[in-house]
Amino acid sequence: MAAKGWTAIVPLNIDCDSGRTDLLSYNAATGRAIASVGADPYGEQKIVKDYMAAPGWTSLVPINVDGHDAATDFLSYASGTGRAIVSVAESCAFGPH
Ligand SMILES: [Ca+2]
Ligand SMILES: [Ca+2]
Repeated sequence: MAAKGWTAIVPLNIDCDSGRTDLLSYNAATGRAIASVGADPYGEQKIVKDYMAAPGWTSLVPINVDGHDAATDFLSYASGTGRAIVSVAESCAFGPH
């Protein structure tokens, strides 16, 4: 069982390893977001951040805008308001680098 209510579960790379996919889970109603990294055993996700983001995003699109690193950046879009933001991962903060 995972938590209820996620409206988006987005594959991304936050630890900048070359292998396992990490995840961002997001609840648009509450704004709660959890970042997790792929771990052993296969399929396991280790939560590295649990925080409150802005509610209401209808699309969270993983992109790479800086081209400097493998850390996934984001386009966030709210269809109700038309608001869109592009955010850049500061670093491979959760990885060994
Ligand atoms: Ca990874
Ligand atoms: Ca990047």
